[in-house]
Amino acid sequence: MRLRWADYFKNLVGEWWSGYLGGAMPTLPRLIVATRNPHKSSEIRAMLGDTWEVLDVNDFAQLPVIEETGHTFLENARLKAQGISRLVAGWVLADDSGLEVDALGGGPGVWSSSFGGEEGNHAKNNARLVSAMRGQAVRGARFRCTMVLAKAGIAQADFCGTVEGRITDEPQGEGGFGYDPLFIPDGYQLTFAELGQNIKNRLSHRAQALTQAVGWLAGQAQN
Ligand code: ITT
Repeated sequence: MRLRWADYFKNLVGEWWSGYLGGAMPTLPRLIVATRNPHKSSEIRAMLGDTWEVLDVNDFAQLPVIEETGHTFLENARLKAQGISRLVAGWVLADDSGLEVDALGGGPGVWSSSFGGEEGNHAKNNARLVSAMRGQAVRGARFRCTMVLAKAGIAQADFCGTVEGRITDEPQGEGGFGYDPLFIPDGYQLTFAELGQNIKNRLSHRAQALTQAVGWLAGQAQN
């Protein structure tokens, strides 16, 4: 989708302009998450509390879908961060993440989102994982997350997080998203979907990468 100049201008100036017109300047620094997955941005929003205003690409008019043509989490996170930060003002954070399963040779990995045959269909992804793991004695797995911070189309820094665990036989729990009902983190007996947001957001691959990213941003603000 081509971005019209009017949309480009609106994205760049955004709420700063409407806040100015209304006499109320925004007080929180703004972080734009280069994701179309609202679960990712809501986890990031919950983890940052009231320290950042967190938006994602769904909050902006007509931002294009960035093709994820990379073969690593870092390549895809860079593509998303750079692509979106060319079109919006301020700090852009991209998250590329996925599940690596030992019995599947580290798959689905970078292709976690489309493992079940349909991009972003978590039910199909989980059904395929359950059937691929049936009868498997080796249950080890990990979630990985790579985050990239970019500004004005240039990637500035990247951060990684990993959480080790194991895959259950059947989905358990209603919380979280994606593969959470099938993943038990090390040290626990319940899946991420059963443990709930507070515990997941203390342990997760995303939490680890985000802690480093906001630490790095705090350092930038002081320079
Ligand atoms: P964006 O590219 O728009 O950010 P996406 O969901 O397609 O959204 P990825 O390409 O990074 O993002 O794929 C991540 C997939 O990995 C995600 O769709 C889930 O299937 C899985 N995943 C990543 N983090 C997860 C988590 O915390 N819990 C459960 N599944 C997760």
